[in-house]
Amino acid sequence: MRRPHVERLGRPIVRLGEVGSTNDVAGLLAAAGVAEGALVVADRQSAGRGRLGRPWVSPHGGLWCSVLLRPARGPSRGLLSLAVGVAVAEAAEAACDVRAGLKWPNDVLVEGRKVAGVLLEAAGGAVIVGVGVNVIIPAGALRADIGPAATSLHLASGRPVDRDRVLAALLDRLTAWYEAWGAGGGQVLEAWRRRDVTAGRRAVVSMPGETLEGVAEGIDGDGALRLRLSTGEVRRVMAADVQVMGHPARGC
Ligand code: BT5
Repeated sequence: MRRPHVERLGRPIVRLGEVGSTNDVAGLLAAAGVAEGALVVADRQSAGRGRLGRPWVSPHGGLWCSVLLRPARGPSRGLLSLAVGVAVAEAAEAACDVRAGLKWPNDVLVEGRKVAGVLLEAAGGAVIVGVGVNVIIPAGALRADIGPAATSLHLASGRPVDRDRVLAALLDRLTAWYEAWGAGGGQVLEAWRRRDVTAGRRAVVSMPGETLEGVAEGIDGDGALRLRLSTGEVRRVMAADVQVMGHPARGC
């Protein structure tokens, strides 16, 4: 999978205590002309965000980081986001004894609960890849601040997990999957489909001004979700929130 033209991501590193959002700091670095690969990592975020401006709870005990990419060319940004999801899932498994699944578009799940999220944003002429992983956040804090749909690597594996080990694995897998994305994205689609916990399940898909219900049929070649409606029509969904009915298969 490795091709020689992409340097290992993660240099230089900006390590911070508390910050609003690591994506904002990485965006400032991008605007200042900092090269591809720069990494911003913080102990806590006071204004961490998810997609559509939703809050991302980021207390001590998580890996909150952003990597600056300057992709010259490649398949769609949607596929790049899926590639990051695969990288995060692999990093979680490399760092501790869990099985990680992916829920479209970019939730990383362990035992049906969200352990990590991915947020790609354009800033300063670059793509900022934000990754949040719940590493060792205590169960009480997870439940109180985020709710029962979240878990942490510590909770899911039953063992202490080292944040820097997760970070090292993430940078390794991110470098590899960024290269795979640049090489055409076919491997990204395959890897993502192998981890798909949404396919074959009933799902409610919410988009601005429209909510659809149907059966998720996996992703197409552009990384769009295929949703079969009760009429038999298949809709391609590019950007939306997906709620899967029932519980995903055990193990992921
Ligand atoms: C995401 O958004 O899942 C993307 C999260 C990206 C966070 C990283 S941290 C480093 C970088 N800096 C940032 O400011 N952001 C990135 P979305 O799919 O919209 O999911 C958001 C939803 O996940 C929220 O509405 C909550 O329901 C839930 N949530 C919030 N915090 C969570 C957490 N720590 N763990 C699990 N779920 C959480």
